[in-house]
Amino acid sequence: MTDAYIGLGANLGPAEETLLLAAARIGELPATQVLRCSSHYVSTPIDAGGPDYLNSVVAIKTGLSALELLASLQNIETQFGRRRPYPNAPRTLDLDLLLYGDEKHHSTTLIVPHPRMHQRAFVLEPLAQIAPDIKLPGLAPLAELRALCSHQRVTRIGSA
Ligand code: PH2
Ligand code: MG
Ligand code: MG
Repeated sequence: MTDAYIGLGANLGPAEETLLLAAARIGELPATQVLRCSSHYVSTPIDAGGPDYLNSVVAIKTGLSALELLASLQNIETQFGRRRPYPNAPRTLDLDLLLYGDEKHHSTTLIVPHPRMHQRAFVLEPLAQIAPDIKLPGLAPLAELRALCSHQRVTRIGSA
């Protein structure tokens, strides 16, 4: 079993409901348990247009391999009506495999740790909420990365 972290994002449709349902769907994957879910965070789109995003991070334990997990996450995105008309288009659901244990992957299908997670407050803030002491393989300490992203607008909502 491997601890993994998944970043959730949506900026089309009923984003709040989608993030809750998607987290539940992840927990229904074979050999997979959801351990922790962050709050939802409203964030300004980074390198993208469209409405504000709702983002969160979930921590899981899984017996799936990194590639099996990736395929399962893409399948859930499709179930929630994800279309890919152009890069970084607004989306009903984005599920990014952020971390898979302390493994590093660099193939055409999968890059882990996620290649931009260290530059994005909408990932780092919810991650810090549920895993404040986490070490990111090959990356600077979480507190340093968060400080570098502190100009990005991210607002935690709700009490979840
Ligand atoms: N996802 C992107 C591009 N930009 N900006 C925010 N705030 N949140 C996202 O989830 C996001 C983004 C590509 O996946
Ligand atoms: Mg993404
Ligand atoms: Mg994605």
